[in-house]
Amino acid sequence: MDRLPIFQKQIDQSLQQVVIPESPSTLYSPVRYILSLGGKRLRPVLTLMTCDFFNQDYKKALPAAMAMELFHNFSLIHDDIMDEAPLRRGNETVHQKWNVNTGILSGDALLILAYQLFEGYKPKTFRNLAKLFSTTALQVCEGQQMDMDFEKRDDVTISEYLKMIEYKTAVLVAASMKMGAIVAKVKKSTQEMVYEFGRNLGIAFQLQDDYLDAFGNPETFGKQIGGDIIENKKTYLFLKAIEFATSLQREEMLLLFNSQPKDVTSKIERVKKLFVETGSAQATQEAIEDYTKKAFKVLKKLPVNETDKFFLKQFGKSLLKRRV
Ligand code: GRG
Repeated sequence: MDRLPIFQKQIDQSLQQVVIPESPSTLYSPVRYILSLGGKRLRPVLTLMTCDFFNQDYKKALPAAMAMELFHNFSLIHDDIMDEAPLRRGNETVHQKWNVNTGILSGDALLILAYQLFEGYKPKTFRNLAKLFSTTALQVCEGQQMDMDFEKRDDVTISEYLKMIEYKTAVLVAASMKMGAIVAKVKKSTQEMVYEFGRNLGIAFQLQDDYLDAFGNPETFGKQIGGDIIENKKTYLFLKAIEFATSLQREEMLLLFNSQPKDVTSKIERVKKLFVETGSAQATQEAIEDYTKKAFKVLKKLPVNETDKFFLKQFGKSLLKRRV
């Protein structure tokens, strides 16, 4: 039952049909630009797929799916501003192409456009979707703030880090799936199971993102390799490296993570080497595997047919093998 290409095609078509005003073009051209850069469309695919699994017409979930993709793109624009990132999806970031203020405002417009998409649902479904959307958006905000706070701290624990990535990334993946279940009107306990599957998959996905930031293929990753290292971000790779390091390695790591050299190439190479030598690269791969397994354990209990379960499992596996 490989409906993935159908969902992807439908998402691209529907994104083009989202009503984005023409004027002022200085506000809406960046909106069109970021949406035109593509991306994996993971979140809307999950919304449609979940609705479909419960034998409901996936087209009913399209507005909710679009809302999640719009929200995701809004968060990317603002995230890139905060990170001063030059590249997104292999292209110039919005603030780089226009300017920071344009990025802030067109991001805000995207967030509101996302919200508006729920207006077409009947009151009860609208309420459930809007409630989930608001809770999730606030958690994403909290996750982002935690991430920024961690930059100034030297005592971040692994469990704090996992909470941060759960909020910054995983809840949006989980909510995207739950929205499909809400539209399909399945019972609450099933909705929660779907959410739990997405949450675990989302954590694995962010850990993979951290891993690829250091070890991804520069030609396909779409972002600057080593961005987190340049910014001295305390990712899972860093925290595990510190945990496993010998005192000499720890000293070197801390020195590197307190430096801001003009030429970043040698810093990136040295840190990557330490990630491998301390065993943190391996530990990160294992954590990705663990969270994927947790997701698949939840999947076992889901009341969907075995073929669909198998398909969802394959999809999850392919995501976590991604190199982009
Ligand atoms: C919610 C009000 C409010 C503010 C947002 C800026 C911000 C606060 C949060 C940033 C959250 C963020 C960008 C997390 C990163 C998540 C992540 C792994 C992004 C990459 O997702 P992919 O790989 O990207 O799915 P593509 O390009 O494929 O869509």
